[in-house]
Amino acid sequence: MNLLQRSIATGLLLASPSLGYAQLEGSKPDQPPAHHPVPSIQDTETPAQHDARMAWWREARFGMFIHWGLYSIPAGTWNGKQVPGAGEWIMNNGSIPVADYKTLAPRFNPTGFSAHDIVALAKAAGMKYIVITSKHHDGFAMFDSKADPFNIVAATPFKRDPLKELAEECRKQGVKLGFYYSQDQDWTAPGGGAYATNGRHTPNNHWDKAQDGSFDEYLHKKAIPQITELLTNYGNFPVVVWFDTQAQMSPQNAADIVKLLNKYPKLIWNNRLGGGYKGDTETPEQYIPAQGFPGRDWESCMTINDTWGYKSNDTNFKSTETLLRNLIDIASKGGNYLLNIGPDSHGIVPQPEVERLQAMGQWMKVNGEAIYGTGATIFDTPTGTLSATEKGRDGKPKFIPTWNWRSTTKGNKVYIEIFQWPNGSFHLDKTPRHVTGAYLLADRAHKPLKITQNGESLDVQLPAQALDPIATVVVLNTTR
Ligand code: H79
Repeated sequence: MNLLQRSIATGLLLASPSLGYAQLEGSKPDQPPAHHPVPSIQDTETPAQHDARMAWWREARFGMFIHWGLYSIPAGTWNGKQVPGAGEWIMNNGSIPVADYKTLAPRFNPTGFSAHDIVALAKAAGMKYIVITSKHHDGFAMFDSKADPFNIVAATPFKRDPLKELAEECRKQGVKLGFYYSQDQDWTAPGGGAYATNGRHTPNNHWDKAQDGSFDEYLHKKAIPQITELLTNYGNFPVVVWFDTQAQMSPQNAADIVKLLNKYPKLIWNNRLGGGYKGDTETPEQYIPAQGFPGRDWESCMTINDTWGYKSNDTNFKSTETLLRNLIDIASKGGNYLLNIGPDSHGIVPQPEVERLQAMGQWMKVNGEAIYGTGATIFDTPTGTLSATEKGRDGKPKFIPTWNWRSTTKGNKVYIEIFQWPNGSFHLDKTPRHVTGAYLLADRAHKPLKITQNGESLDVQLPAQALDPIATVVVLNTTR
């Protein structure tokens, strides 16, 4: 380590205003860009420190997202009309005035909420961490906040702090807990950000005069004090802060939040803070990137039906097969799967969601070794083709995945998760490693499967039937 790197690592740089960023950039061009007014942990830590900080998260591979708030009461319907879009967006999509939306709070009494049951459900599914909405874009805090009275303890008959209860249960049951916080959009606080919908294109996208005000004041009087509460009031949690929608975050505003985050050197936070900060994780929303994000940690967050926040009419639940194959697909590209549940206004998790998570857990109990702590596939076998006609979101030819099999890797073990059970044997044209043996993960006896390796090609003889119709895992023992 040279002197400059050491001074960054020890935080000396922060206390040394004379050392400018030009010098920093000049000496190490890939280090903090000049527009970071305050260096973040990612700017100052060594690669080894970064790996240590990310270790549990990389091991986990599977987490639970929880979107829960006042929007679970209207559940997609306002004044008898269904409001299109995600449940948690109802206030914005329905242009609901602030005062009207706020009348939901005294009606919110989710006595069916059980932190124990939700954490137990996450565990049963094989999920290693939970991220819950502490405040979504509607501005309602689902925790005990002294910074702003529009919160679940002060403004509802429920009066309990679900985050506190979840933190206790997570500690007891050995699950990690993170908090989602909408730092920019806030549709009920004066000055809070708002994205445009319904063709609104006023300078601030507001639909109610009550929303007008200073963004800087909102950020410094509500958001930053609340983030401080979240970071200090829940013991060793949160281990993740999940920011969202960064439209107005200037580098300086983001830096004011980074100052808080820097006090918790184990914290992991995503790439949605804004102000030019990259955070720790890429966050593809509702899709699985065809190639993952080489060189970056990443997490696909996805809904189990078509909404994040509970919507009574949304019964378009993905099948257990789709959900499990998504998890495997993501793991095979080196990412995490943050799968959402949306409890209703009583705090109850919809039964179809419970059933799917439990079914995933059954598979994970047998096959989790092929997911936890694994790395991306070692095969260059394409997992899909580029469409000749359709364009993807980036305007390039759309990637059409094929769903025959995926692969993950851990040390000398290579896992093949087979979706389409082949007749007789599993064949690979090119195997980058020497294979010394193979067995089925679901076979407790690990009875050796017959293998034939001819040059680079490999054949593994399989029983006639898949052990699991969704995915049966073949383990290859290899030497490198
Ligand atoms: O919390 C979930 C979403 O509510 C949140 N991120 C996940 C985790 C999210 N907020 N904003 N966005 C995602 C993207 C916003 C997209 C928009 Fe639109 C396009 C806003 C306005 C146009 C789609 C259509 C959503 C509202 C109308």
